[in-house]
Amino acid sequence: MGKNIIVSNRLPLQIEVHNNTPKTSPSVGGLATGMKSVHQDGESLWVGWSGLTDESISESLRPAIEEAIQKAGCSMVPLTEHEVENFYLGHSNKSIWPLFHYFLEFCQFDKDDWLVYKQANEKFAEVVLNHYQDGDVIWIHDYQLLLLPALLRKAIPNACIGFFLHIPFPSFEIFRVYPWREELLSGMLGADLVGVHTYDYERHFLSSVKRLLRHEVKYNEVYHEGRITRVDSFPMGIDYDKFYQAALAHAQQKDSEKSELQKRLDSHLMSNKDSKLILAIDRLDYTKGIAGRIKAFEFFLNKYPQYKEKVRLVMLAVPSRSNVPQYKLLKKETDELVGRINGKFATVSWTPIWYFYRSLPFDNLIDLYTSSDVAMITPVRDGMNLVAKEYVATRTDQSGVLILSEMAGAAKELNKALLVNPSDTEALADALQTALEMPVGEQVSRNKSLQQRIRRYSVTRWAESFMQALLKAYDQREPHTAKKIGEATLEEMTSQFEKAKKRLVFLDYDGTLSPFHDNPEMATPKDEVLNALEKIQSMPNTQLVIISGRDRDTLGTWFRNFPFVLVAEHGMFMRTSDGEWSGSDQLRNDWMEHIRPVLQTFVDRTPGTFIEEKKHALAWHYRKTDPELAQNRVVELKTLLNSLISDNLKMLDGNKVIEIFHNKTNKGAAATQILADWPADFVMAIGDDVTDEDMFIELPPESWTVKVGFQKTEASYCMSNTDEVAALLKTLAEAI
Ligand code: GDG
Repeated sequence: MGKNIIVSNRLPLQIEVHNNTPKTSPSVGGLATGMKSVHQDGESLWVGWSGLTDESISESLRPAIEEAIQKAGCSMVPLTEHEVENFYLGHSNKSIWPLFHYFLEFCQFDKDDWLVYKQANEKFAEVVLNHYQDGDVIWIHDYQLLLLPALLRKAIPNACIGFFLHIPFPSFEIFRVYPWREELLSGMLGADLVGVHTYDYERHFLSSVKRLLRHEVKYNEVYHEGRITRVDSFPMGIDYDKFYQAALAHAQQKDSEKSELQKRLDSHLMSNKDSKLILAIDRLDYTKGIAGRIKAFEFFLNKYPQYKEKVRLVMLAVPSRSNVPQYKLLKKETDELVGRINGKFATVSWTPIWYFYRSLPFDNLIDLYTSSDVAMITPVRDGMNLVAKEYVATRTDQSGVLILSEMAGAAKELNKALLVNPSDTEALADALQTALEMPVGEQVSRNKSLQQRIRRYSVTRWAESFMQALLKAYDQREPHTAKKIGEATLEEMTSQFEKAKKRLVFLDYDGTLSPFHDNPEMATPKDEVLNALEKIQSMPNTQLVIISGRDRDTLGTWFRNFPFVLVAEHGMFMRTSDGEWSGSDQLRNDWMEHIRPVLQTFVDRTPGTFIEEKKHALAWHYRKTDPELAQNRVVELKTLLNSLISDNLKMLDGNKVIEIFHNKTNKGAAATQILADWPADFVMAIGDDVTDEDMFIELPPESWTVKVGFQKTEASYCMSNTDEVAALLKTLAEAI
């Protein structure tokens, strides 16, 4: 393996320019810490934006800035003011962020912003590609770069690419609103591994992939374009030791070493023997439930007035995205709420809410964590929420109560916290009361188990387990199936085709010559394919056979003017090259009278499904229905049919279709019969469905058998899709 390339919107460093000399200092954020083990000096590169727009960097200073960034193991993606405005503040934070946090009403789907988002992702790709070497491992982070995995996959098809989403992936019903939804999903699927914080996000993502892209999904694996993308959950942790040790050191501080903030916190705690502090820390973001929490605190003071003058809410709101209108409004609302409540309840010696709108140094953060009896972390939606974990880590004596929103990803792991629904004001107020009254023994027992979890699955473990899973996913990216047709194979096949004295080519229709269509009658053959087929058929001593489950009228109409042999209804009917149909017209079909009503009840209860009626077969198609509903219905229908059909009938679980037909023949028997009547020394069969497996098994072993798709098969070779089949036929058509 080569080096690790980490890609995120922002580089993990700050740049300051003093006396025309740029200096970088590392950021202390969770991501930067977590990635330490992945981003080791010399062996890794971090690609991202420096925080300085192109316009703000003078030409004379640029080389020095680039050099400083390079020394820190990073490479900078240059962004203009316009790009930052439309890509970051615009599309990322006015479309994707609100949508993925279920704030539909805040979404602004602006086409220009979207185009700049794409363009910015391309710029990131360009910088990564400038540094990429075979064997490197690429790990991309977060919602600003959702298109990057596919952009890189296109340029470097064999690269090992991982993607981690730090925010929630919303349910399909929310995601489907997004105007560029297919492109965004395909962008993410460029990765070998897509990581999210919780199983819910994983399930939502897979559900959108199934419903919108219609890719085959088995468990947590997406099969597409001949590759597998795996999706898994990796709940991000914190640098536990850093917080725990800082809290231990804090406990030993002498009075003279204490910060001003700590002195103020102490003086509140000492003002009354029942004084307590409740802490809330968030970026000032509408997803964090700040207004709801303040209102719940007001409700609490009204419902439990005995806590007045004893309990104080300390609220640290860190400025964030303050150029985005929704954030400006939130700032105004928060200021007003705090002002109103403080005005309403304050006494000469007590202000109920201490509100800081700023970012504080790490040591002050520890002052807050260690001094607070209760932490009230109540986002309305949050990918994970690290503040909750940090609070628990700093409780070195295991006292303190964490009130945590069910809507934070962290709630899945921290189930010993007091979990609350952040929209239920009364429940929040009651949880506060429970927390303030909780016996110390119970606090300790809850925190003990919370700490165990957070200590074990630290941010370093998180990064390592993602990397391990990524390498494994990369090793297993190719589905276990037949061999893909490479250049050498294609040459060999063409040469045998040319040299052969007689050539016989069997071609399935749907999924082989034509892609599946929501309306099967619309899946008419394309001119390009027909031209290639016609050319092959016109070669001397060559016979093409279209061998399909379709009924004879459809095939007969589509191929009226072509001298191909046609096999309809899986071998039940056959048309010779001179246009004569033969087959079992005499078979009794009274079974249909019993089976049709059964299928009809499934159509009634499963919107989007329909029955196809053939001469000797009934087929229930479910391609157009909800994939998860279909999964249940298929099990139900198969169980029912198994008990209903007699020995002379066969039930076939095909490609999005359940078909019932006479057990009299199959494609394998039909193909062998044709070969016996017309012996050839070049035999080829291409098909995608389970019915084609009979051909692959029964044709002589030296035949060229090709499966379209990557499912388990008896064929010797495979290819991705109908486009590849068309290209192969074109090559054969031009071979002679
Ligand atoms: C996104 C997702 C997901 C906060 N104020 C100060 C300060 N902080 C630090 C905290 C904590 C971090 O910032 C905040 O992390 P969160 O996880 O709570 O929230 P987001 O910024 O929204 O992060 C989130 C996360 O990505 C990781 O995947 O958990 O769901 O939204 O570490 O300590 N640090 C300092 N001063 C402050 O004033 N020094």
